[in-house]
Amino acid sequence: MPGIKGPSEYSQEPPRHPRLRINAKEPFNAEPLRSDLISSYVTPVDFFYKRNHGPIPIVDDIERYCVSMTGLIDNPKQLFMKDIWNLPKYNVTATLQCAGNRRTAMSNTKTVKGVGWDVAALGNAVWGGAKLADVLELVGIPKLTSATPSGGKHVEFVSIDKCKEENGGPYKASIPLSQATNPGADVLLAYEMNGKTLNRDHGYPLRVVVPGIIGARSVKWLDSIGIITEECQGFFMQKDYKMFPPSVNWDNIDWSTRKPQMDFPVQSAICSLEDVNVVKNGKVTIKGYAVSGGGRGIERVDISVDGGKTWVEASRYQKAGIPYVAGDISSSDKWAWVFFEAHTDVPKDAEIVAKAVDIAANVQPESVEAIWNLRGILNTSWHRVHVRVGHSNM
Ligand SMILES: Nc1nc2c(c(=O)[nH]1)N[C@H]1C(S)=C(S)[C@@H](COP(=O)(O)O)O[C@H]1N2
Ligand SMILES: [Mo]
Repeated sequence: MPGIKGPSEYSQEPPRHPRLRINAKEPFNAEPLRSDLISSYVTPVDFFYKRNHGPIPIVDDIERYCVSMTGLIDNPKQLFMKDIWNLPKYNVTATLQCAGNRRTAMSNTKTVKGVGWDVAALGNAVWGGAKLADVLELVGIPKLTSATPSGGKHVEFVSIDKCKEENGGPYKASIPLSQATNPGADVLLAYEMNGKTLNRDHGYPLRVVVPGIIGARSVKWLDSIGIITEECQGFFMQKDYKMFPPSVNWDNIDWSTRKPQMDFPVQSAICSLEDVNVVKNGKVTIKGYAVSGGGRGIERVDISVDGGKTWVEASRYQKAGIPYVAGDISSSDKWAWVFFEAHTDVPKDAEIVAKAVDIAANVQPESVEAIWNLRGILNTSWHRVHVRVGHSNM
């Protein structure tokens, strides 16, 4: 289609902030520095991690751009941007996290396959757009439907981009119809990020945002939405983004034995310090983020300065001046991370640890070895950093 392109090479990539840490160039995968990540509760678009599996599409004829509604529906339809803009607009603050966040640290214990990430393959944005539940009503699927009379149980999102894992085909993923048609699940077709038109890197002109689950299901550059019986059979649902036990290796893997990963477990990381630091006088500020999947709030963040023998509780906050209460929708953004902060004295060389607990009392696992998996996803083990106390005559 003229004016709408999914290029197969990288000559027309958008400009990016020079301070991003580039983990892979083509496709472009980058994350902000730890200190940039925690400089703001709402992540500036420039510092929002960029996770791609192919070249960035170009849509320069917005009038012509449309999303095809296909599959098990009575009246297949083309939705133009004006149809989407005409629906009620919602702003949802949600943290998107790549399942590969903290993969480098998992790979350090035993090699895993995949792009390496430090602790910043996530970001928190205010996504503006239409609710998918409202869009599906336009094609005759009522709210809170888990199966259509014709047997539709999943909603598949297909992109414009071209990925080598799909043999040059588009990125795709699906979510259950029950989630897609539940207005309370806040699944959006977003055209804005932080109050501005979505940019190319993040899915212009239209992307899916599924709060509370791994980022891989929030398909960018939407081309079509299909109502289907089984979950999407694409590479990124069936041959990737599944969590295997530590016993599975590349010789004995059977992809069909596991379900595609959806929900996200509880996670946290210290961002005010690098892995190894020299500090003066033994005073440190320990600051970072904590987030859990499924809209489960953060109940607590524990900090240790002795490698996990003793703990203190960090303070938690989302918005300045409003005390954060996990699970309370009037004082907290349900789908968003919280920042935590603690100030301590570190008398000598120390291992500082953070672990978060969500409102379901799920706790991060202590060791990365216990959750090691060959694709290196969901490294949510206790985050550890090391400080050495430097002396004034150094
Ligand atoms: N079309 C398309 N959508 C996609 C991807 C992609 O490569 N192509 N990557 C997915 C993955 S793995 C993640 S973590 C998020 C990243 O979104 P972001 O780049 O806006 O941070 O987009 C998801 N949606
Ligand atoms: Mo991802």
